[in-house]
Amino acid sequence: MARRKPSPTPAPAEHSSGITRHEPAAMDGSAQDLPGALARRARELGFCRLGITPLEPWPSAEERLTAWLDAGHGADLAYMRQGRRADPRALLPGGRSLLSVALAYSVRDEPVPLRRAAGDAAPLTGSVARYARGADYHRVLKDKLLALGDELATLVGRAVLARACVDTAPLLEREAAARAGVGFHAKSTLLLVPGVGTNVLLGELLVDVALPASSAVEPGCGSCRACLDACPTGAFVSAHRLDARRCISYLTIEHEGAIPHDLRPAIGTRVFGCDVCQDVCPHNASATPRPAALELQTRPELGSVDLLTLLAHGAGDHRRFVRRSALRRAKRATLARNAAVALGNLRDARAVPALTRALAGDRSAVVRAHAAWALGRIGGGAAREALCQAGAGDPSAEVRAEAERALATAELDRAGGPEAPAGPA
Ligand code: B12
Ligand code: SF4
Ligand code: SF4
Repeated sequence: MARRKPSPTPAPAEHSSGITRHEPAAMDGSAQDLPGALARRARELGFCRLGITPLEPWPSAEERLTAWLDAGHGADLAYMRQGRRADPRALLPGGRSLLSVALAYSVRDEPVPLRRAAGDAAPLTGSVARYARGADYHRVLKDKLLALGDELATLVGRAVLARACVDTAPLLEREAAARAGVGFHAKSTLLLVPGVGTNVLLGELLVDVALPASSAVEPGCGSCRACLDACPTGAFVSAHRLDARRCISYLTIEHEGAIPHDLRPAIGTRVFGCDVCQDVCPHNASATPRPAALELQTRPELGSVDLLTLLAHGAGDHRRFVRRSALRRAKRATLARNAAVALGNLRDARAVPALTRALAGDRSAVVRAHAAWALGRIGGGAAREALCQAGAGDPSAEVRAEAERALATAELDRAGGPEAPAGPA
């Protein structure tokens, strides 16, 4: 059993299973409208919705999940096969209800300009998906959920056993949210909260208290299919069905190996996640502007990322860069690989020296291979030289093959391809 940090109110005791025991602050337990009182506390905590559903199995969701996995659409996400994601009962023995909450994150387009000296050309920058531009949402939501557990204990006037989940347990969180009436399953597969949109993160508090269930929300996509058509990599198999293997979010965050060649150009300059299917959604455009949770507002250094710096990150730089943010999910080599892809897509010759250094010296073969690809996309004499020298002599067969392929690309054969400027980038 571990103790949480001291706080003004006694913190709930947390077991290694993630189950917490919440003591009532007062013993009146006289609340008449429990859902109403919980919803008020949820709003105070910054959640834009709270809904309740009984803790019971969801057979129809189980079927859809199995069909998705069997079709290979779950890529190599091994954790998606673990546990019983459509049966929350296993997560809290004796549990009776599931509280589902949505927390909005910042949707203002606020790429923060990187500092540069007057007269310098625009820096080469990449983008991070909006949900990851603030503090790590796992911690933020979990703290708020635990506060909700404290409130429930006080409202019912007895100790409450609870388990807070935010991507941390085998659970279909969107299914939970849809059943709890927080929103509906949109065609983009995202959970859409009416009046708020899809730019929300989800969390759940499973509790050993039987609470009245909330009503479900009617689906509201109608005949729209904007998200399905706008996806840069064609990741939607159909409405409500995503092939994770093609999704930029999967490719840039979860997938650690080589990115399929045909998908690299469509990634553009996205180095962590993707927002396209949300940006085109009319529900997001028409949603009443609401302040994002304070903690999820954009951190200046994550609004716009310098690609040359990201490509060159060592282990220490990486640790500092991802600290206390959802970017922790991606490894150093994954982000450096993504920076190489973004630089290849920008096709700016200023990146050639940095890509040459990555090709010659990065300790990850995946990064070296993608640096070779990027040099091929940029082309020109300096890129060709790097590919011939470092690429052809690389100890990894994968990198040598990538360098050969890059040398053979039409871009390199273009007469008068861009030349890299002399000196460091
Ligand atoms: C694996 C995963 C991914 C994978 C796979 C995504 C996917 N669509 O399944 C990848 C890496 C690609 C990914 C990407 C993103 N993710 Co993600 N991801 C998850 C995770 C861990 C599991 C999702 C899952 O269970 N997939 C399995 C499939 C089968 O589920 P499903 O597509 O939702 O299908 C269900 C319903 O749609 C429904 N259904 C299916 N067919 C039909 C048909 C009809 C007619 C109907 C009505 C319903 C229906 O039944 C299914 C079972 O419930 C959850 C956290 C969690 N534990 O739940 C976060 C989660 C879904 N991700 C989240 C986020 C923020 C994202 C991104 C926006 C991040 C980004 N900006 O880059 C993108 C969005 C891409 C997208 N369009 O989904 C949030 C979503 C919040 C929201 N508003 O929905 C979650 C909930 C995390 C959180 N705690 O907030 N993610
Ligand atoms: S996150 Fe991007 S790549 Fe993934 S489904 Fe949405 S639009 Fe397509
Ligand atoms: S873009 Fe259209 S189809 Fe896609 S989620 Fe939004 S309303 Fe639904």
